[in-house]
Amino acid sequence: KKTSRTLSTLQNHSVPIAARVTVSKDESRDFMAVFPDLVRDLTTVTKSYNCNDAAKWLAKVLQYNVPRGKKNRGILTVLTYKNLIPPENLTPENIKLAQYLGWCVEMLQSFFLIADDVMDNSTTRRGQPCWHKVEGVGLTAINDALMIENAMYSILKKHFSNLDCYVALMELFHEITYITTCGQSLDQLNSNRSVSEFTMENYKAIVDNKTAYYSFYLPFALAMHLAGYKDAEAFRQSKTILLEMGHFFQVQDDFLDCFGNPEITGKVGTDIQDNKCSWLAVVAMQRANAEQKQIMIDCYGTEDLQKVERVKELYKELSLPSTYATFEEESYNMIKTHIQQTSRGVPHQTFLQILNKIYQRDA
Ligand code: GPP
Ligand code: MG
Ligand code: MG
Ligand code: MG
Repeated sequence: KKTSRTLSTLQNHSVPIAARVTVSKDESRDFMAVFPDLVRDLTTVTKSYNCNDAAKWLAKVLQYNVPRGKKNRGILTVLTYKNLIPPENLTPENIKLAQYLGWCVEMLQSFFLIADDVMDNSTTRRGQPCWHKVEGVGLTAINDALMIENAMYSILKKHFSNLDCYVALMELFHEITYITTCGQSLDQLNSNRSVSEFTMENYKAIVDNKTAYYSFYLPFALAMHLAGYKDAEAFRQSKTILLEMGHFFQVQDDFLDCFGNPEITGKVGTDIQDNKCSWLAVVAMQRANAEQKQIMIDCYGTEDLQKVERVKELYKELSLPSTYATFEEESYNMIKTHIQQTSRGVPHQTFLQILNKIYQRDA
């Protein structure tokens, strides 16, 4: 069958190709080296609209918000691409294209984060004040987020519109943005509910949509399109694994919101104050006795720091840090098994690389 031939070709290549690709400091440095070109491209476009001051402003917005994170999603796009294409196609031009695509993902992410920090009333991000908290920015951050989102499509057009995969790439960015906003909507709606109504089922719908699609499926699927993959089955199988990883990643994010070190995560948590349907709150409500449930009802979702502390104490009384450690290990093993069980063709080495990168993360 056609499908299995496409898949088995992939499988035959996956081990040797993956072996020559490593996540290194060089990878990150090479990726960073493209960023000034991107700012230059966008400055030129903005000036062509006769908006010179906006061009200068946008350059500032980009510098502050786009390149200062871990850049996992952007680098993942490049790594996946390198894993997927035959070695003879691994030209400097093609790598540069994959890097531009990676920066498009980073721009989308920065658009989400600027908006998310406004909605979550957060103060710090990536070790610096959230963009809307910067002097002279405030609610202009909303326009800046929109500018970054749409500047991303301008980059996509400039570098990819001559390729067959252009429409597929653009549709994917649109679809994943839509899914992410639906997830963010669920996140917001749940934060208006009582903690006693939180369920693991709702939690799954929130995190798959608000995080897993854009953080894991998007970079991978973009790389597949750029590498010329057309086989729907390969996309479907990859999606299943990548959404599991994305779910795992958001549980980690929720744990770190409460128990992480802000010096390392670069952000100060707000989930308890914001009444978020977080993994910790859901598990706490599952574990709590009547008295402990009442503490959650009284103390969750308020700015009162004593009450916030009381929730953190309760999480510890319920041994959530050790439950989390077990969950993390079990999820890791389960995802690893699922990777190994996927039928021939899904590039196992690439998935394992991604999984190992996020396992036991503290940032
Ligand atoms: C992570 O939630 C989800 C996002 C950043 C997606 C936002 C989507 C929009 C459409 C704005 P989070 O609030 O837990 O992230 P963090 O902990 O980084 O603030
Ligand atoms: Mg947030
Ligand atoms: Mg949020
Ligand atoms: Mg969070």
